[in-house]
Amino acid sequence: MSAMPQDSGRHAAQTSDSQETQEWMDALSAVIQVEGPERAHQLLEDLLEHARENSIDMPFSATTGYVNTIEPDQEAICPGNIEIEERLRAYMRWNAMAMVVKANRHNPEDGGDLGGHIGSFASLAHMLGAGFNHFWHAESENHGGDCVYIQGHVSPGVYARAYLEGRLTEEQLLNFRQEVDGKGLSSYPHPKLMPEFWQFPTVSMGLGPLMAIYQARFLKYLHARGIANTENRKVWVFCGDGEMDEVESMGAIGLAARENLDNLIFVINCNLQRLDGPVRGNGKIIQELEGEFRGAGWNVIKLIWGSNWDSLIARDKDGALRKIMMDTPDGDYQAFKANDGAYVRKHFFGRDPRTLEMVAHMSDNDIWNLRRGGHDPQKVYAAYHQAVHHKGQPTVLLIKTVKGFGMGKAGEGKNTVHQTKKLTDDDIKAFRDRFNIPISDSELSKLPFYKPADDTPEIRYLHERRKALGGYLPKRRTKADEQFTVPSLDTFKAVLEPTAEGREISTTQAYVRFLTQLLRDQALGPRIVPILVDEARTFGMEGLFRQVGIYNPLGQQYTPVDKDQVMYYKEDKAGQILQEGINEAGGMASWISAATSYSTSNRIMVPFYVYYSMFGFQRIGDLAWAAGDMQARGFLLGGTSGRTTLNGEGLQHEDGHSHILAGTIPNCISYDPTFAHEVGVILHHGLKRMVEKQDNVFYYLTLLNENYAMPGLTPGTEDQIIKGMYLCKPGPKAKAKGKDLRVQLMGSGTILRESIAAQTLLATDWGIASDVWSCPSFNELARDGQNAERNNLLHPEATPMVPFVAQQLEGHAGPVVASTDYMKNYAEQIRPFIPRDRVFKVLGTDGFGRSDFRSKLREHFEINRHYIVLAALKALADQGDLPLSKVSEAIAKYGINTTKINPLYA
Ligand SMILES: Cc1ncc(C[n+]2csc(CCOP(=O)(O)OP(=O)(O)O)c2C)c(N)n1
Ligand SMILES: [Mg+2]
Repeated sequence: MSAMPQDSGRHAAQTSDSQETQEWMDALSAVIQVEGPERAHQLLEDLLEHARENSIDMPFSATTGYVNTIEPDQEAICPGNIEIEERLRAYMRWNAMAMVVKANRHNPEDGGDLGGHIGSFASLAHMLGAGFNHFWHAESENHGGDCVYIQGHVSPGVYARAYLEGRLTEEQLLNFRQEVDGKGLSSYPHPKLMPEFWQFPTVSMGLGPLMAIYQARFLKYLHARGIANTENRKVWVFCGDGEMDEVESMGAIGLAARENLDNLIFVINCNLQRLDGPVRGNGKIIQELEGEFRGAGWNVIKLIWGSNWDSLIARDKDGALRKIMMDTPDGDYQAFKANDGAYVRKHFFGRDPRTLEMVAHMSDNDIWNLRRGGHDPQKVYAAYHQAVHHKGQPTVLLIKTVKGFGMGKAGEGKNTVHQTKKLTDDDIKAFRDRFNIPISDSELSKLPFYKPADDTPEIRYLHERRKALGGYLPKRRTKADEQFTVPSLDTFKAVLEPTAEGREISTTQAYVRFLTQLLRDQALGPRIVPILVDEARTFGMEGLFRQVGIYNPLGQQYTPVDKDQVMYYKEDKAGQILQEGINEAGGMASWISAATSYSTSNRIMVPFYVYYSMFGFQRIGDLAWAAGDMQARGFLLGGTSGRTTLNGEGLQHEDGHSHILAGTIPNCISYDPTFAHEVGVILHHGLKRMVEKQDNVFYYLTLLNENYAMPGLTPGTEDQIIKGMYLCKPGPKAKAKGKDLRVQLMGSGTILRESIAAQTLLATDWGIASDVWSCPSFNELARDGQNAERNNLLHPEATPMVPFVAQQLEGHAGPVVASTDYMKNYAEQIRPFIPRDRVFKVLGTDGFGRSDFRSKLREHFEINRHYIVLAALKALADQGDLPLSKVSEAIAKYGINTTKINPLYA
């Protein structure tokens, strides 16, 4: 594939016999005229094939000339009132600019500027306008609503429209970027902060395009499975040309083409600039993207030149203008817009006497007013029109614009425009004049917002357009209308009961059993979305392939190699599993679509996405944060977790920190369960909260691949499991209060089993009693404790709240030792909530993992039963209840190497 700009004039120049060339051209023109473009297309394909058969090397070129894809006579005509639209757009431009400039005039003593952007919306305004006025449907009776992902930093323009619509007040505009008191507007699209307005967080560049591709795919999935009619819904994605350099932006374009996502439209705002400077100063971003998208199988529509170029291009019989258009690098195009008409005449048209002649009749001003395609409402309409009617492929619109359009000297085309947020009085005056805003000179210094009266043609038009399209946008639904009842906990008794004598299972198996059971539920079963990233066999989930099928819009057109097996690899048009291949970012984007389906599609879906825990938060952390912003609801399952539990795989696989990362997301509730029944109770509770109550939380559970006997649920401990801590192995009752030596052992994941083993050693080797606590969530315990502390700080004279950890440990004497397969900081978080006067010791797995047997790794990371005993003895000694020599005795007894390197540095 060639993604490089092509020299359109080259062929003409190199043709030795121009008459022969002309004859071929005439013949083709005749075919186009008489038989139509499709026949001409076919003929050219046949010719190419013929050339290849005759050994003529014809490398594929994915790019076309540097001109509009749609010929002027093929343009659909905009049915709107372009004049009114332009006036409305001018007011929006003004209000968006004023909002940003005002926010940066407050200059509060404690913090300086609030920031904001003017130049990007200025560049995008026509493109948003066409969408809002003519294409984007809101959720309404006959339409599920289009999903529009808007470049995050153009939010002032979107607020400016909502203000004219009366959906936002002047007070809100005045509080742009001042959210703490609840009256303000978010800097960028944040559903968490404006839950009834923004749907899609896009400002972390690259996530929008990636999430949108999976959103479009998920809409097709919902339709194919008969869950929602999404046939007429589209996903529109606005991205910057600079943003396309993010690997996430283009990482999934192949999927979009492969699955024929013709409900997906990318609009790339090619203003040739990013934050620092040009996107491709020496090249052509539009040509580069054209090659990449077309090569991937997309329908590409380029909109480069506005209508007033049409006649010039029509007169360009010998290709001189097209050649200049192609030969001029983006850096020069940017400079043209930062200068004036005379400059463009000299440095663009002046490159060839023929083109200079073409514009001889035009004034410098006429030349300056030759618009780029993205600022021509008719052309933008026509491009959108073609995009929405295109079948069988996703469409990308590559639309050329000017960054800071209309900002004049204050920014237009300047390298600094991205961050321009303070305008001088002269700049503001020029802006007003440029867009004819009816604000008098005397008022200008106050920079008032402008809103025409409700009965003006403009405002009436604004409302009419949105009425015709089903309502206002953006608009976010906060809850689904439907309701489900989660099956009762005892439905899952297979995971709640003890394992049979001699049977051992892992928590991963418990999870799969739970999921299999849930899939059988008549109402909720079909709403479960199992998401895999080529690891089903790793987690023993291959049974699901046959049971519910793998979604594939093409079905299964081949005979699967394992057809004769019960669990064969079944792909199906209505399959339930989303198999993303080796693609954790895609898996997460898919999960987000399902997890927010209650909002975007008014359908509650429950995604279960299982992956290697190491390739979770640290790999796709920013998507997980966006999921929090989007109020996602669903389950993430970090499989084969634990620094020493996934033994053989080594440094890049052994996860000892995903819980620390999970804890950074406020609405992510995370658990590191040890036993099958804990998995069952937690998943069930999560379903109750997310499905029945529609709480905006999501769950992260780590699962283990270590097999052992499961003790079963002790009824009455369910709430404590959820809160993060329950007594699972009480020691012998104290004989005489205060006399017995006793310790409290806390643990999670499989390391809890080392604590249980330590309990025995402490009793048999040292005569020390201990109670063992299973702690499925140190994160939840920490949050509870911090909440209690905060409460007590703010209400010093009220009855103090007691952290749950302290409540549990009350009445269970002795120092406390907490051990996990995670970094020490995971359990360290609860230190402040351990009852006063108790020594607290934490064991964890800080340092790089490595491959070896579990026993070796646990020795290396100093978290096996011997180290737990050692920590317990030392804690008792620290409290003065035991001589320090006892600790040395234990070191000798268990053969602990005291000169070994600290695993953190090993
Ligand atoms: C992941 C990420 N990195 C950096 C930024 C900061 N940032 C915001 S806008 C911007 C430039 C955007 O340029 P472009 O995508 O071309 O959009 P334009 O404003 O030109 O339309 C940058 C670097 C961000 N928001 N997200
Ligand atoms: Mg840009």
